[in-house]
Parts: sequence; structure tokens; C-alpha cells
Amino acid sequence: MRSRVVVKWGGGLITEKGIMKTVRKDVLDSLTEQLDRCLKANLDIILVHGAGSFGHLKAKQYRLADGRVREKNFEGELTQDEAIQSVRTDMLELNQHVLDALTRRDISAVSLPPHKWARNTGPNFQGDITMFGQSPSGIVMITHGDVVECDGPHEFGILSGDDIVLRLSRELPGVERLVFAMGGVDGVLASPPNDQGEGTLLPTLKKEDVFTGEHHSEMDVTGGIGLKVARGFEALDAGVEVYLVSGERGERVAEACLGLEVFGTRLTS
Ligand code: IP8
Repeated sequence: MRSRVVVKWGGGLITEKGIMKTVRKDVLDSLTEQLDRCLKANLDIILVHGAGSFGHLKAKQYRLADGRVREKNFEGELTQDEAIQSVRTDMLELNQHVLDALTRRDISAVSLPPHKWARNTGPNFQGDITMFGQSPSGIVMITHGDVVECDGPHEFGILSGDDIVLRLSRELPGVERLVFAMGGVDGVLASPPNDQGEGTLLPTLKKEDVFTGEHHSEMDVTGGIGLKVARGFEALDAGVEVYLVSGERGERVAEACLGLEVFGTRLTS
């Protein structure tokens, strides 16, 4: 069986997080070049991307992570139903930027947006993820964080790409590694960055270790680095190697995917 790697391109990496719907094309091109290197080394890649400024800002404004809000106690012109459609459309637009970057390097991909195949949020969401294991080799299967329908009174919610990567890593056959490519950090830090923006990188992280992670809850509707680490340890427990690396420097994402020595954080048990 060919080796399979699940990669998450963070939304804060591929978009300008605070500026509505702004894609970082140079970053996308670099990540795609690295993905190409992995494909040429015969890895099967399953790619999941986050939302960044194509999802979190509007989801936050219209309280989409809280599900149906009966009174209209948010600022904005849209109803929640219109906001759901709008965020889904914006996510398809971001996904198209990802597909375009792959096309520029002649990489074939199939994209399956969660609102078409998944229900409920969190790691126990429902949906047929076996589809992601069925592509012919060399074709990259892609999905992303999204607004999905939910059972019960919430009616809808936000399914994070971090929950999706866990399920893919755990349930698809042959997944050797899970790699989180992040923006603004080299990995998991022991303490917050200083005035020069430098923090102490933890090359390895055990469950009981203390780490720091900025979570911009004023603009993020999902869990930041804490969620990645939590889902990462669950994947590790299932026998998958887990790395958190910078997606902005060198070829660290490719190195992590290929199992080479890499500057970043590796989860250990
Ligand atoms: O950035 C969030 O996905 P994530 C999805 O992978 C939306 O956590 C629509 C905000």
C-alpha cells in the first residue's frame, strides 16, 4: 500500500486572517510546490484547508458556531440563513484558489465540500469519509472547514478542518502522518513570543507538557492551536505521526510529510 499523509493548510496561513477574503497567493504557490514534491515521492496526499478570512469573520459576526440564534442579537444586514449561504460560497471561492494553485502545477485534485457530505460538528461528525480513500493515486482529495447542518435545536454549526483531519487520519487505511502547516509560528511554543516575535519552540510535545498558543477568539470561531494539539494527540494515539510546522519557511511542510528531519514540533507519547 502507498504511504498516505493528511495535511492541513491553516486558514491563517493561506489567507490574511484579519482582512476579509484575502488569499496569500505566494504562500499557496509555495505550499503547492511542496505538495508536488511529495506526490513525486509517491506519497498519497489528502489535503484539508482552513477558512481564515473566508470563513471566520462572517461566521463570528452572524454567530454561526452557536447554531440558530432566535433573537437577532448580532450586527449585520444578513439573516443567519443568508450568512450560511454566504460563508459556504466564500469557502468555495477559497477552495477554488487552492484548486487553481494546484492546476498551475498540473496537479489533479477532487474537492468535496463538507456541507454536501457531512452533518454535525466536532470529531464525531457524520459523513462518509471513505470517499477520501478511494481516489486513484496521484489525485489529491481536498476538503475544508465549513458550515454544516446539525441535528437538534442548533440546526447548523461550524465543522473545523481540525476535526476532519483527525477522522481522516484515524479511519483511512495507510495514513502514516498528519501535518499541520501553520502561519506565524514555527510550531508549538513553550512561552509566548517576545517583542521580536520569537518564542521558544518545543521540538517535541508530550500530552503533559505546557505550551502556549494564541487564540484570537475575537475573530476565530474554532479552536486555534489548542484544537490542533488536542486532535493531534488523538491521531497519535491511533498510531499516526503528527507534526506542527511553519508553512511559511523553506520546505518544512514537504519535509514533515516525507518524514525527514524538520524544524517544527513533533507530538510524542
Ligand atoms: O479554519 C472553520 O474551519 P477551520 C470553518 O478549519 C469556517 O477551523 C467556515 C469558519
